[in-house]
Amino acid sequence: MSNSICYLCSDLQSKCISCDYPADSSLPYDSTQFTCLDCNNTAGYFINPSAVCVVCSVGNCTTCATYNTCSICNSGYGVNSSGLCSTCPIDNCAACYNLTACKTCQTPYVVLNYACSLCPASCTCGGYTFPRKSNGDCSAICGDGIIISAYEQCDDNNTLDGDGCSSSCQIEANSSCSGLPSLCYLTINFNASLVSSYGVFANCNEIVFNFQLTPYILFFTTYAVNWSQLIEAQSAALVLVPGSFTASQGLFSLTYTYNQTIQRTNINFTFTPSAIIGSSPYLSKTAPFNVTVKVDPSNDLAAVYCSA
Ligand SMILES: [Ca+2]
Repeated sequence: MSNSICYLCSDLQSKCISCDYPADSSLPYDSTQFTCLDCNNTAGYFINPSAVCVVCSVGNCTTCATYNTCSICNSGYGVNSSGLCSTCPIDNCAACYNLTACKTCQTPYVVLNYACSLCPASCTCGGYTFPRKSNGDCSAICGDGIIISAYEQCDDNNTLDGDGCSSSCQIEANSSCSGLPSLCYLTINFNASLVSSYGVFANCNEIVFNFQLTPYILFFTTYAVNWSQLIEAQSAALVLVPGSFTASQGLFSLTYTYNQTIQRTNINFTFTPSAIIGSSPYLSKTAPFNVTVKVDPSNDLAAVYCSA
């Protein structure tokens, strides 16, 4: 000090263990002129930005690191990246197994050794691969069932188009996807109309109905579907001729025999698109529908029962 007398900071301010005093002060000793440089941490005091020693007030903290961060948390808590105590302190973790093991990460992070990582070094952990994007991100793997939300809207474990989640893992038109891996569903319904009907003169009591299903979607060319499950005639008078069912580009040709005259009668056909889906759930939420046909074949007497 300027008057050559040394004072202990702690004599002046018991919370402070290191302090400074204006070197050129000519004023009488004044304890308020001291500026604290370091507080008595062991007594629980930490210096704040105003150079005041304060008691650390971080919640659930046993031992503080600074006036507003913790070094050791209470039991059941860990220090997170903000220096605070939380029950799941792992950076970018959405749900913890415990204080040191992450169960699921916030997107786009992935669990790697129980921590959350963007795989900056290897680009080989869950969902990622080379090459890097221009921003340094690893590429997302489409078709692995893991959604990297920055680049993928869906991932249905395949790279097929037409099933709701495209070959580039984007949700396709008229589709919705959810879950991991994604389950995708068509969100519109089908309809159908009678294109033509005509008798088969070589065979008595036989008639052909041709229907067009709309819309005809890419799914039908991507997946093996069981078309024979699509249409059923709701009429005791009609019996489907085995092997007569043909389908192409949504056009369905069915040959029936009839055991009574059906000329000018109404026949109800039930269409069940969800029954033809094969290995994908894509069509499973589409609605069944009915098409009523007034039997009026192009060759006028075709639907009259012949007993010969
Ligand atoms: Ca797909």
